[in-house]
Amino acid sequence: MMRKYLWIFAFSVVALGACGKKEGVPATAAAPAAPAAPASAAVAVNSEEKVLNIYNWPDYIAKDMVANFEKETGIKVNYQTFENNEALHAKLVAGNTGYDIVVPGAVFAKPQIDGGLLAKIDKSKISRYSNLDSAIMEKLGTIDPGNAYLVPWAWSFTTVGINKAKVAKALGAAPNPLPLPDNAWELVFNPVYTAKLKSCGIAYLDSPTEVIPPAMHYLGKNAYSNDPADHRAAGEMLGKVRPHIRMFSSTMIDDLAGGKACVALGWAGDINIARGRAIENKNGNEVEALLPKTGGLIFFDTLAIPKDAKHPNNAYAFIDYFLRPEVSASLTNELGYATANKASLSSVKPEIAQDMAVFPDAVNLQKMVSPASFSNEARESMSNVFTHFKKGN
Ligand code: N2P
Repeated sequence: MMRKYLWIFAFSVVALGACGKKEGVPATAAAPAAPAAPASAAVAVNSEEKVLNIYNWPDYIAKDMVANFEKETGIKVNYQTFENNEALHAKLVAGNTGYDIVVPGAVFAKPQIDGGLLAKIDKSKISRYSNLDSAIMEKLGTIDPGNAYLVPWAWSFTTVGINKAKVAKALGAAPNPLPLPDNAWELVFNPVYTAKLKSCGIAYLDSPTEVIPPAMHYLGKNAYSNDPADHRAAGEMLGKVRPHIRMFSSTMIDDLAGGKACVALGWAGDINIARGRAIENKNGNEVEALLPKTGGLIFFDTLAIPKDAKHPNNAYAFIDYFLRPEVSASLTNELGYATANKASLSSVKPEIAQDMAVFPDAVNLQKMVSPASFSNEARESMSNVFTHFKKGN
């Protein structure tokens, strides 16, 4: 219990530190305390055909979430997945996606908002909007002023994940205590380590904007630098570890859990899923998301409604359903991604609430990098660097 309040406090502190604003719901993000509406309020006045098309990341929804929503509302959900922000962005830019809800990372949301690709959120259609954590909404407000377009789905951080015994073996060390480098980023970016870990398998995320920012951060640069010189510097550094990388994948959970990869540059949430899956499979693999000394990169993934969505009212019904405390909590409990639904924290299992790889403590949160946006030119420049890096030239 105590730990949860500490966490809320911690995030508020970080948000305040970053924005230098007073605590509390910022005027711009003000969600008027909505009157308690029945769960189906939005659906009752809804003449849309009973269909909802959702486009989300893989392994990013609790087991019964869709089925329960369908049962309650009679709305049929078509659920499809994409593997990185670039793929979603390209679809949105092309238009006519057919989707009613998409889940962009906040890092990509700004160009989508500026490009007129998303619809403004009508907060009057979300009875539980005030369940959202004002500290997190304030942080998100730096990308989406007034929280006009984005409703947070989950948050986590990009970091390094390991399979303890395999890493110990590859480093020629004892697993307990495992002598890890002072800064966990070394395991994926320093060729002295990657050369040794090559034998047990290094996995990288498969996207320029997932790999270049942590690489710039490791080099002591701004992780969200728009300067092509910084992207090139990251590319040069990455070139030295390229021969040691076994796979590029945004769905590496089973590789980590099953032992095909022993080190990952990945998302803490997915590494948490891998940890759970290895335990379930009783294969003896012990997976862990590390907290790098210089900090991980925080990300927020958000629910957004494309401008041309055909079933926006069904989208609102889903968002309102998702903001029920027990529904938001099920995502965090099952997947190890943190929720921004403050009202759901008391439904989060104590062992998850206390897990630093899900809800990092104040000390670690302070060290982490908050998301920002890239210019179109910067995304293109990073994409070029990444393509060369992957090809190994
Ligand atoms: C995938 C979750 C996506 C997190 N399981 C990164 N945006």
